[in-house]
Amino acid sequence: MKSVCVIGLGYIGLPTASMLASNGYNVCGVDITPQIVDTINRGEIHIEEPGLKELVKSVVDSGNLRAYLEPQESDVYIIAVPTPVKSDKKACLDYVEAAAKSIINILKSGDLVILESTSPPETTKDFLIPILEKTGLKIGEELFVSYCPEKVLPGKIIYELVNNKRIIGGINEKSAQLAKEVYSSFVQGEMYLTDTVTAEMVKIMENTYRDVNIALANELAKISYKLGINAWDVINLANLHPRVNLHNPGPGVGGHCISVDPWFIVEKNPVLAQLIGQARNTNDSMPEFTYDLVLEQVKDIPNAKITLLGLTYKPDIDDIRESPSIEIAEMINNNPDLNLSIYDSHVKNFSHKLSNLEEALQDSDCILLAVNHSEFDSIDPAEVSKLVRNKIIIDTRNSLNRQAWEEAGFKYVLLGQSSENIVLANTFANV
Ligand code: SAJ
Repeated sequence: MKSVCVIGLGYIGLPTASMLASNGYNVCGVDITPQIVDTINRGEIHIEEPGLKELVKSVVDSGNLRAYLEPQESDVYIIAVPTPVKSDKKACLDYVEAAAKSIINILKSGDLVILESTSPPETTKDFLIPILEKTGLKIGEELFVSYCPEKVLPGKIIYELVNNKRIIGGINEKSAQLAKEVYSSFVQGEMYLTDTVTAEMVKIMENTYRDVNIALANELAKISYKLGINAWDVINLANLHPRVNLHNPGPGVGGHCISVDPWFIVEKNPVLAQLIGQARNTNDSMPEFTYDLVLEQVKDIPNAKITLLGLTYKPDIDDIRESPSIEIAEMINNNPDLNLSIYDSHVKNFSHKLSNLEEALQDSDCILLAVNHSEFDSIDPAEVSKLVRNKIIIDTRNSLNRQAWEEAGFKYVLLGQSSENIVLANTFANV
């Protein structure tokens, strides 16, 4: 049986390791966090993802997956570590570097190294390969190297790992073929072979495409607010056109992918990537726009209590990385005239106290729905109206039943639709 070592047991590494382990590979999973290693070796998981718990339990029980703190000698190495963006908006490749260095002494002739982490174009050839060359093995002849980006959507990872089409970028043809062989153990989607730089760029452009489109929707939301129209109506009507697919505005773009990856293009081409950089800035301005909406609604209420519903970066997951909700929570919290309560049943720990729903709504002056978790669909506005002090609800996702909230006496405010008097001091200060 061939062996695979997966370095980084996060949202991508752990499902990938488990999938390989349930499809005939002997898999060693590696993570630097002892609690993660212990949790997995007990057959349990440290992240929320539908179907993952059962999968991990079965492969740990069968003995095909075992987690370690250090890489173990294997035939294939998959690097799936984070590549965050630094404060100067440049990629941090420290984890990739550490992962590559950690296998130098165990790599042998015939091995394959696959980088899965989203990385700036040319990372594989200009950053990873120079580290791997220290093995003394001839790259492309004795040691094979590929870049194979993941494309899975958090919340649907298990399904998409199997069914998505995959891009396999090899440092040469043989490297790409070997990587394809590994993935074909569980991938049913078509696989396309290319070079590493193209594969790196494809991955980043997918997320950049989405980021730029969301920025367009967010710009529309602000303009609609100024014009006194409803951006969501504009979107629905424009999308009747057969070649138009406007995205949704919202309180900002979160997660470790879409809000990060476009910067990797800007980093490489700051002069050429004008639109991409501007889209990032537009999306990054949305938490403040949302905060402005709150300020406008409570300007006449002294010591207003704001109830923030949802902390994660999108619905029905537990991931709070880069979440715009956190930024909004900080702005509210830093305002001495406002009180903040937060409810999110998916999140266990946060720097601010997390309340239960009733506690969060008690004596509230303004409810801010930042994330459309499906559980919020079943909140009864009539029941909420008995708890709150002032009946104001701001829906940043166009996901609530407006009529039901208005019938319960609430003032319903929709992000992207102007209410009577435009104040929004920060957003429209120079407009
Ligand atoms: N968002 C909007 N408006 C929209 C769509 C999304 O404001 O119309 C916001 C969401 O609220 C969220 C953020 O964008 O804060 C990102 O959410 P998402 O569901 O669009 O994407 P991610 O970050 O969870 O996953 C993306 C996916 N990429 C694409 O759809 C092109 C996924 O397939 C990738 O594998 C993943 O990035 C990744 O790991 O790169």
